[in-house]
Amino acid sequence: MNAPVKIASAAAEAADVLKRLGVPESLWTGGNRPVRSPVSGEVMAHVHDTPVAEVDAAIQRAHAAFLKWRNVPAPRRGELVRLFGEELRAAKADLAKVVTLEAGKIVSEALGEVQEMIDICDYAVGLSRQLFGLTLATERPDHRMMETWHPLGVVGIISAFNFPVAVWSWNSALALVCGDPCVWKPSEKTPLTALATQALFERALAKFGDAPEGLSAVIIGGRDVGEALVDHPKVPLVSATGSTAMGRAVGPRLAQRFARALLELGGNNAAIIAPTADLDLALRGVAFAAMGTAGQRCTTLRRLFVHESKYDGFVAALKAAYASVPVGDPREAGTLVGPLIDAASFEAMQKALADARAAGGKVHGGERVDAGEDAFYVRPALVEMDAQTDVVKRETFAPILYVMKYRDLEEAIALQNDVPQGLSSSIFTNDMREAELFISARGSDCGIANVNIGPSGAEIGGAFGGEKETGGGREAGSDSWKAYMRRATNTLNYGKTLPLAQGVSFEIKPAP
Ligand code: UN1
Repeated sequence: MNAPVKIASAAAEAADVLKRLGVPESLWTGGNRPVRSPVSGEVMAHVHDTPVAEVDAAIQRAHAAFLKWRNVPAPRRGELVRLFGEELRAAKADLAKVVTLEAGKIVSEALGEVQEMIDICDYAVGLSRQLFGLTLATERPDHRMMETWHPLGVVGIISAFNFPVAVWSWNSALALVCGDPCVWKPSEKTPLTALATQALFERALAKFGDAPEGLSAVIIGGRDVGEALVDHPKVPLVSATGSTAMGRAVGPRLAQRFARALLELGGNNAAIIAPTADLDLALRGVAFAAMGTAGQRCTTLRRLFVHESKYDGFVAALKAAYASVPVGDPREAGTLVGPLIDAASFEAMQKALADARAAGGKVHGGERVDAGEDAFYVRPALVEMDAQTDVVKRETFAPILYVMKYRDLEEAIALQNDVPQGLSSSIFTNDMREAELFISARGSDCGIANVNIGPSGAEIGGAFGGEKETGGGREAGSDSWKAYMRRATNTLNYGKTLPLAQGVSFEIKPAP
């Protein structure tokens, strides 16, 4: 173990901030499910699992709300999201505090997460006046063909611990302006952030005035609660963020009943450091992407391919950054790496490091930092590998960066693509040909491909998501809103004859 760090209690702070945020005490005390803070390992609260019958009731209420909400003009629906954004602005520091206490994020990243919620609210407000359809050329005279986008129905949202509130907001802000109520199942590890967010949403609802009841609900629990949401016939879309294993369970169930699935699953993101890279910039990009959020982002940088001509110098600089990065209490100014979420995560990390060693990897860092028995702090690990072995191809949700050498760029791109996941990727280069190749059709196969920035930390304006085992869903910006609406193609005849498409003739004899 590394030198011990001292961690102040998190539980008392949690109670204070939840009260300040107006979360009724009955929701986070006296329940069956303990909520641990990864910061100190203490139990902060006991929340109540939602009985499966109550999941059905929440969905029925949401469906009843849908029947009304779909008639409210979209810009008016946007007004509710605008009001919610105002609540988020006012409570930014407090909600970020709950994120820190429950998910272990450092203060700046927790504030960033709430900022991401504010950003998507602003985006959705604008979008509420831009839900447009196309008018298309028709082959028939005196006809018009167009597309109309309609509200879809109740959206189920399953979110992960690592972005305990932002990912919900990417979905819900869009869903609400699109006319869809939301039922949210947060990670079992982070129910308090969900309850706090719901309390803020309720304030916005009160200011809005005449929204139907049941527009947003939080359901808490394990697999049975998730399944009740996924299997419910009144939920036409489920957006689920989490592991590939979770997606493999959720996807087929949705397919079984022909519901829509928006999946954001595992990533195994890579960066390439090319010979012309600005190495100072690359070092900062790599450090944030690989060590930020203690390696617990879907977009975390997990694989690095360094050109052989730059390998020794760049890896030496990286090692120094890894050796000196401050690990500790995420509430303290100066800390850059907070805790892992729990013991299982720590064990998965140690197992991956053992596998990497067995495969010939040279491990730097990765040791546990003593912060008491129930809190799991680690030094981020840098692992030099000769080849991309099985352990490198697997996503381990912890701060491990596998570093490999490359000679030829096409070969490096092939290696970067040779994993089951396809979320995010980047190249550091000042060679225009290399940059363009990387983002071309024969370049990165990921949903996100960046040049001279790391693979993590995307802003909400773009569509977020990835290919292959990442699940194929797209959330947040661009045209992601279309997933939350149903498209109707309308053909209108304003003529006096009935020409059939494709020149088909079907003349019935008029009655004599
Ligand atoms: C996630 O880890 O689930 O691009 C989402 C990023 C963040 C979102 C990550 N904006 O890193």
